[in-house]
Amino acid sequence: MMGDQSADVSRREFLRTAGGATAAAALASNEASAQDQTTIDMTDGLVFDPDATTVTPGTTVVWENVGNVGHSVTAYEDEIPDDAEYFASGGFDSEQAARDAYPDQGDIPGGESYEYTFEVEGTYGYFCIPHETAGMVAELTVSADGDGNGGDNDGGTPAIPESARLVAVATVSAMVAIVGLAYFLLKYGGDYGEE
Ligand SMILES: [Cu+2]
Repeated sequence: MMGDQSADVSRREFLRTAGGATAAAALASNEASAQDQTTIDMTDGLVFDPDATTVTPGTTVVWENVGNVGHSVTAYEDEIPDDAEYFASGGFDSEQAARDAYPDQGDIPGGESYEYTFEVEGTYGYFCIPHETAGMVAELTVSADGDGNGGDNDGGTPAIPESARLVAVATVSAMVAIVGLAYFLLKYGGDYGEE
């Protein structure tokens, strides 16, 4: 059979190329997820999850209200680095202003989020105004050595955004499916020419 050998070669070629692409895609999405954004959930259990996170300077932290109860993200004025700017949902420049205005301003309703980008290294203490007494307080560390995996993270889960992880999984799954389908077609679909 004349055609068989060249068909074999191109099949191998194709599989090798596709395999490489899969690895590259997995690598690329890994890199993207190590990028400068991390998400902290605010839940109806009245907690920040995780309640201790380490990020690198320049990271944008997104606090997402994943429940129905309203929360705030409010920095403790005396628990942030000296040269850091004060931050709070609602955009206040002091803790007292944030406390006074809640809940008219600074509330983050269910399904909404607040984000802030951290540049100054150090440790930041913050809390939720309505649930401070219920223990809804947390800590964020900004460190150039931070790997974004939250060494202090109670849950031990990496701080990779869920969406990035899902994209990575979906990408790899799609590549595997395509390679599998192509292999199947090449192996079993190309035989009509044979007598
Ligand atoms: Cu709260």
